[in-house]
Amino acid sequence: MSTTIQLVIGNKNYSSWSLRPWILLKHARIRFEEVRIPLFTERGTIMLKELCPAHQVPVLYDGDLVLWDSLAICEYVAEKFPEKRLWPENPQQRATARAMSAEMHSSFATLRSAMPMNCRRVINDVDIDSELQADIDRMQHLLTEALNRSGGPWLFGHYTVADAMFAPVASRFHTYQVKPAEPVAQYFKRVLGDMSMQQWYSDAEHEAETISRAEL
Ligand SMILES: N[C@@H](CCC(=O)N[C@@H](CS)C(=O)NCC(=O)O)C(=O)O
Repeated sequence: MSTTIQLVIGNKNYSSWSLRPWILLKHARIRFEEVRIPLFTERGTIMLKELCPAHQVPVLYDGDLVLWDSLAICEYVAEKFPEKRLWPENPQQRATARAMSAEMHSSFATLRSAMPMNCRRVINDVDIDSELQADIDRMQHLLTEALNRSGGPWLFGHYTVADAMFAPVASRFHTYQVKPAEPVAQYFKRVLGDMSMQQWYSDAEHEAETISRAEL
């Protein structure tokens, strides 16, 4: 008997790390149950302790397996469902997609803290200092290289883990009105117009909680 995968996530408005495996599963049309934790609430703190080994979201449950890291979850989903082709088939492209995903996971600290994900808002007056500009420039370069190499429409042609890892960046650029150059502008339009992303945004819109520390 196969079990249903469960994905524990945070508030859709704010939790960019939750969005990554969620959108990968949705895009690949893999059935899963969603458990949402309202972060920084009394109930949320209890749920984090109960359900999340590192007291952070996302966490994936699959039978006996508990996985507590967004990139590890994406890797596992790609391995469990090889027919979904969630990494590029070509070894060199696959290695590049992994390097990009790892860079997203471990770097861009300034971009992540100065432009936190906030799906419900549009903010025009973000202060772009030299550190933030350097992250924005690196992002533009990384995505441009991938899109020029593949010809699009996704970073490696078809949808892969790399697209899921960069999905929150499209949201951040939109919220803080940072305008990328082509071909990234067109790519972000595709990311935000995607049906799964629209569902995430609509759910975020209906969430009651506001997390003051994530509001600029
Ligand atoms: N390295 C982790 C980072 C997860 C993370 O920072 N999650 C945030 C939400 S986006 C969280 O759980 N914050 C709640 C807290 O720290 O109390 C991953 O990629 O899964």
